[in-house]
Amino acid sequence: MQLYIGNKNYSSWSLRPWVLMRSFGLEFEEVLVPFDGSDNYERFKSFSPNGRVPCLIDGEVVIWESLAIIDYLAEGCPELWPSERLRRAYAKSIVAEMHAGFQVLRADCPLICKSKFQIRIISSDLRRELDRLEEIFEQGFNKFGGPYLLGSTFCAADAFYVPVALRVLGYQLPLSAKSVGYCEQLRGLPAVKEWVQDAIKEPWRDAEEETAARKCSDWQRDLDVIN
Ligand SMILES: N[C@@H](CCC(=O)N[C@@H](CS)C(=O)NCC(=O)O)C(=O)O
Repeated sequence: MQLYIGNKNYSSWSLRPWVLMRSFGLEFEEVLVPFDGSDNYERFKSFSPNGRVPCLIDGEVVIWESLAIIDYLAEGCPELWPSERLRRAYAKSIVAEMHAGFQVLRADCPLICKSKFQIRIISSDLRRELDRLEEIFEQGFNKFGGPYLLGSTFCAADAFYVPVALRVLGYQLPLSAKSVGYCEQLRGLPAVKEWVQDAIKEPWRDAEEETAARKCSDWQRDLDVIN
């Protein structure tokens, strides 16, 4: 199986299946195709039908869209989702919500794994999304007991919230201590550390993402090693 991904420093969508596959020991070959600062569509289109990453190729099977990739992987590895119906329903709902929503958080706090920012402007729309995020975390912990969103084990839903956890920590977003603790726990996972460490080593910078990151936040520093 080959997993096509973008730059680890920026590609939040690639991060989700990559971290999940690594964490569950699913073997794959990583094919990193860097963003080149302009329109990547034609280059990405040569391997991915929608011209985007991630894209998983398993023999003759091509799967794009992170959610579809996770569902495909779960056919061979059902443990990616909780086995119990109630938990699985919650997991799939919050994954679908993350896949379709949180647009303001994405736009105002683009993922830049290697940089640390301090958020300066929190619009009412961003506040609403942060409140919703907090609610998702709290309900998960209260219903299923933590320390992960669906209980005692890491699953696809947690993998889907890794990029947002890196944003919470990277931009120092104001969430409760418990939510920040969960984000730190995700950042401490071996697969996430490996991803961030690789991101730190990448030579590429994307001017558009860097500018977007400074719209509502002050840049503080770049990381040399994962902390
Ligand atoms: N909904 C898609 C989103 C994929 C996506 O937008 N990927 C970004 C990279 S994180 C991309 O390929 N962008 C193309 C570009 O920047 O030209 C998914 O869940 O996989």
